[in-house]
Amino acid sequence: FTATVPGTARIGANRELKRAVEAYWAGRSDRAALESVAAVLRRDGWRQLLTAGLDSIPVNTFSYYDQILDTAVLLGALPTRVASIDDPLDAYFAAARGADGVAPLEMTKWFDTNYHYLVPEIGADITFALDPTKVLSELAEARAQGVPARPAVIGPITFLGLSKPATADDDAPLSRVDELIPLYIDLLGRLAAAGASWVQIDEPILVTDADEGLAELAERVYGALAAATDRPSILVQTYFGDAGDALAALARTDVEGVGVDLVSGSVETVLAAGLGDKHVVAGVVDGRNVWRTDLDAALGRLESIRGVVGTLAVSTSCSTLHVPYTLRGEDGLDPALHGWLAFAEEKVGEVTALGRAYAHGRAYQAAEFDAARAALASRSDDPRLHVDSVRARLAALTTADSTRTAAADRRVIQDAALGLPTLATTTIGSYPQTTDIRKARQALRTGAIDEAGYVERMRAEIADVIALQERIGLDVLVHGEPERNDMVQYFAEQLDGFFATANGWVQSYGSRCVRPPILYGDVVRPAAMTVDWISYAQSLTAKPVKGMLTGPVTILAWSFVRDDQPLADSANQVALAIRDETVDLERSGAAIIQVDEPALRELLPLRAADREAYLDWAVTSFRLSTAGVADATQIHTHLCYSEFGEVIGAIGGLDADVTSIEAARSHMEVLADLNAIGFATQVGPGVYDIHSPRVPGVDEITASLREALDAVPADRLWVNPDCGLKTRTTAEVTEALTNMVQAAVAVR
Ligand code: THG
Ligand code: ZN
Repeated sequence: FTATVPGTARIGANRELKRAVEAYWAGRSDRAALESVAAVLRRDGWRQLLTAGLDSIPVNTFSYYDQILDTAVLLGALPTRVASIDDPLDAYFAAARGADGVAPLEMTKWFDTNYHYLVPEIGADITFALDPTKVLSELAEARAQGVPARPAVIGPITFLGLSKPATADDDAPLSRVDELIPLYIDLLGRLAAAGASWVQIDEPILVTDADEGLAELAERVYGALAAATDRPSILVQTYFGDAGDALAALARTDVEGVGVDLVSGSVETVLAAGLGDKHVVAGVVDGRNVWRTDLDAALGRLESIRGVVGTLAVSTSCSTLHVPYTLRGEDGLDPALHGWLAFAEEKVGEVTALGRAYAHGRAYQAAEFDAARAALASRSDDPRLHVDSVRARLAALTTADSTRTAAADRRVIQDAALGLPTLATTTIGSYPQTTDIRKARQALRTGAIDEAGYVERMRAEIADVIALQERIGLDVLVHGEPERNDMVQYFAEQLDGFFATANGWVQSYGSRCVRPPILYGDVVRPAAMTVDWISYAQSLTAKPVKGMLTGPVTILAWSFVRDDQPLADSANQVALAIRDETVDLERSGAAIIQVDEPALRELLPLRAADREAYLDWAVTSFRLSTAGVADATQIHTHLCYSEFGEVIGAIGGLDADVTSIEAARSHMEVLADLNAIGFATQVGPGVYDIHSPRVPGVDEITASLREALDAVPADRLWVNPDCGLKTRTTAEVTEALTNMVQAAVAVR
């Protein structure tokens, strides 16, 4: 085959699958309705790829929730508490979301993307067993529709490498890889029997340093799979980076094809790997960013490996799961910007154009190449990409701009100014996003209410949330963020240099989606973004109200970013905008300002060698965003969603006065880690888990606090939940926070 993609989104161009699964979960529709929506989405998706000109189409890339969970089902690797549920779909959704008395699997980030997968738990009780129902049925369905189908599955190394031991006594899952080999061989035989001529096996873990010896392991595992006699041709698909040594290792096996990411990986690796007899699927169109491809450069990359590799197919660098469906309908976008972009549908067009140009010459696709060239020129000439005042300010920065007075000295000044009790209680920022709030936002969008009406509704929400916090007796209050749709989108909508899409939804996990803004130009803050809301909240109470901002790293991590300058430069531009906001907040009377960086860990490079440089600029940009305020102003930050181990040093480097951190689920391990790096500022380890609707009792929170006190002295400890409260109900929040305050008072 000559043109393909490693995978596609499945939520639906208008989030049809989201609505269908949520209706099914709520009991508003039945299984037949759900299955029929899914079948239509698969059919339309395949049809679109085929019409666009791809000649091999991945199937089994559909998922009701997550592809790793699908793989756990494929391999019989669901934990017993889930596997004991009779009905397969009930068991599947129980693993994803929990059920009566059944805890769901944990969720974590898929490599360095904003997609989350479910983490399989591999315990001694699991005996792997093949259940190929899903892949065989999607293959049959596609073939019946005349689709040149290439079944795709997650490979054994990636599957186990991303799993976790069920208990501390269990071995590292990857040590059980040999148990999976016969299952994959069995699967290969069945796929061949079902008519597949190629199978794609995804091994993105090969672009990481997750384990020692991954390349050798790949050679052994794929040597064994390739030795199976009864099988389709095997394509081992890598993405999200350079496959490094693993590529040469795969080249030494008898697999027929390898897929490489030539956007974030290098051509040199491909040239050196010895792929002379392989079919190479060359990902030269960026599958995870939104820019229109420089077709000349992409074709150049393809030409540079012609003759060195066996045969070649053009592809995107990874599944298009990570970009919106289509530019069609984005009529609100600035017309120039529209021309600079390519979403999934347009990227598939680029893949086919490149495939034809590679086969028949550039002239054969002259119109496409001309248009791409013109778009590129229009983009680089656009004045919004180089705003002199922004550039001058960046050029003049010195380390003084990211340095505050010593933390211990700030502490003395802040304690005197704030007069807070020991074990001060607070929350992370957001309060429940009620139906009323969503309705008001909807009404503003449709014009049913005007801006003034909207502000009035939001102010009423803020007043309620302030009153609630006063009743509960919290020490440091928040305004609750009713006016924010999303903690990144909200700021991007107010900053020049960002564009918002109308329908650019991307799956974040399960049925949940985000609409990442597009950072295209230099960042300018035309006006204060949060001051009116915070001042209003502060006017309602004598207690301090925290100003709430999102940090530069998180704003970048959850946006599509410029590819024409280093990420560090973009981060500093965003940092300056946030810095200006902190200064405005301080001027308006805010004594405490929180700058959240939940995504600090997410952008950590997959290769260890690149990490120090990343952490360096990430920390600097955070400090730049927070070092503009007076010593008396207390800077908080909040971190969540991750294993902090690898970034723990950086957390110290942020130099925040107070750090609230997700810890309820990791049992305060994070405090020990912080102690180990000599972390000496104040810290608020989450004392209960907000991700569950269960309300923690006073005793439970007290125990959690006492545990924290074993690691951190009382005069450095804050008391807070482990994350924002927007996904909870007001009833749950009221009860949980009442218990939390009671626990703090008791421990005091
Ligand atoms: N914002 C962004 N990215 C994120 C998070 C975020 N990535 C990590 C984490 N938080 C992901 N969590 C969620 C939680 C909820 C939703 C999405 C991601 C969610 N989305 C709504 C939905 O799909 O129904 C849509 C929201 C909307 O209408 O704007 O609930 O906080 N950027
Ligand atoms: Zn959080």
